[in-house]
Amino acid sequence: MEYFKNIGKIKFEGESSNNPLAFKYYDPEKIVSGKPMKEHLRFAMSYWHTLTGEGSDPFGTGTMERPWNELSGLEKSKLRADIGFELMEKLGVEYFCFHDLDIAPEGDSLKEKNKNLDEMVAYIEGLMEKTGIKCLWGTTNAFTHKRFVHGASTSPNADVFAYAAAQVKKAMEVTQKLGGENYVFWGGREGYETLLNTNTELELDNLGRFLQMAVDYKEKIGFTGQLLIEPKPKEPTKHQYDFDTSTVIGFLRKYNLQDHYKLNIEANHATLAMHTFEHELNMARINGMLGSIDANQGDLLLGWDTDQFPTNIYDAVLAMIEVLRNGGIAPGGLNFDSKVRRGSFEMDDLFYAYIAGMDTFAKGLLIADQIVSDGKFDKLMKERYSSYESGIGAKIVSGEVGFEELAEYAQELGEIKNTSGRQELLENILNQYIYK
Ligand code: XLS
Ligand code: NI
Ligand code: NI
Repeated sequence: MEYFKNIGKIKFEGESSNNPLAFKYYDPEKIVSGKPMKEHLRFAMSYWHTLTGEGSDPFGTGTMERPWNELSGLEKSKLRADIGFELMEKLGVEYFCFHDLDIAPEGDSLKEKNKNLDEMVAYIEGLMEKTGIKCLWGTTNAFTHKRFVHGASTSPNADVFAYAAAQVKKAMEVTQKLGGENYVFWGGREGYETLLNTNTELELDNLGRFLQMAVDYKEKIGFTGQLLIEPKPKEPTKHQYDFDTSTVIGFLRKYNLQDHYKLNIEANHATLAMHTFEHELNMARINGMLGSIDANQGDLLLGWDTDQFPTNIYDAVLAMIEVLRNGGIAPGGLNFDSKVRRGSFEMDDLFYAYIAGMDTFAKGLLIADQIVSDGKFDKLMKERYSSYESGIGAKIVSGEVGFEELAEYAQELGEIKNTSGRQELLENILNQYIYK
């Protein structure tokens, strides 16, 4: 069955095209710095925002006009899967990401839920085989159901901890079965509202224990995917434990998990933490922990996770510079953890949304590649830090001097001379690359 009868495969038509159903920049096989564009970008569809989101908000019900709206149970899940794979195939999106709950109905018990999952996994395997589409990552939804009201692995209720473990166990098995290249932990409700009722020390220790159990189980079943943690500073709880990249890295080191986990950085979560997207990518990269990306963008005027499709070229360029400097993002990828606006409720809107996001990152990659290969910024950066290459700076870096030697040296200094940071000059240069 073909659902989008009037939309064929989306093709690359180049900058001069006015066809809204064509790529202007995303040319999957084009070689950029030694490999095809699609291998740099590794685009993925988020199953939840694309197929299960209904467009509801705290003031109104769902608006999305979806052909599965009238269906229920496994029938609904199957139609979603069929249409999701058609959408990916036509867009040339080669990966998908999912929560267990996205692909199969919950059922009345854990047993039934797992049975539904098995049936849907077999069904999706068939679609994967037919289309060649792969699984970038899987995860579990341990935040929607009311049992997770006080958290999952950080719940004060040990039964909830156990239930969450059962869910992750199954979701990891399912991800392995689907050949998933990563497994993601986003904190969900792992956080708190008030210290008046919260033992943060026990909750964090439990989160550490939980993530260690995940490592142990991964090794036991021989799952080879990369484990990822996705930071987010707030929403749904006031204080999310996985606040931002640096917090997560500190946490991983405290619980000796740093060799087993990397980070999945989401643009909108970065800005909610009052960081730029590129700051978070950079912090993960310099610590050797940049694993994958949730590509989206927030709204400067709204203080929550609006998860919009990314269209900001500056953000895309600065993000792709980090990806290139990281030597690529594989086995991670660029998952569009993005949703169409509530007012964009027709099925075709999904195409326009993905095309916008893919073109933005394709153009971002092209510009970032020029910037990195020209090396202009590198050269200026090297000059800026050149005082560490000889003299006292070189001695600081090599560990040859301490406070006493430095104090002696400083005493002999006349007035210290600094040089300009030249931020505006650099911004002009960046603009030149972007405007071209
Ligand atoms: C929510 C998160 C979520 C994760 C997967 O804000 O971005 O969608 O990516 O659980
Ligand atoms: Ni996300
Ligand atoms: Ni998010």
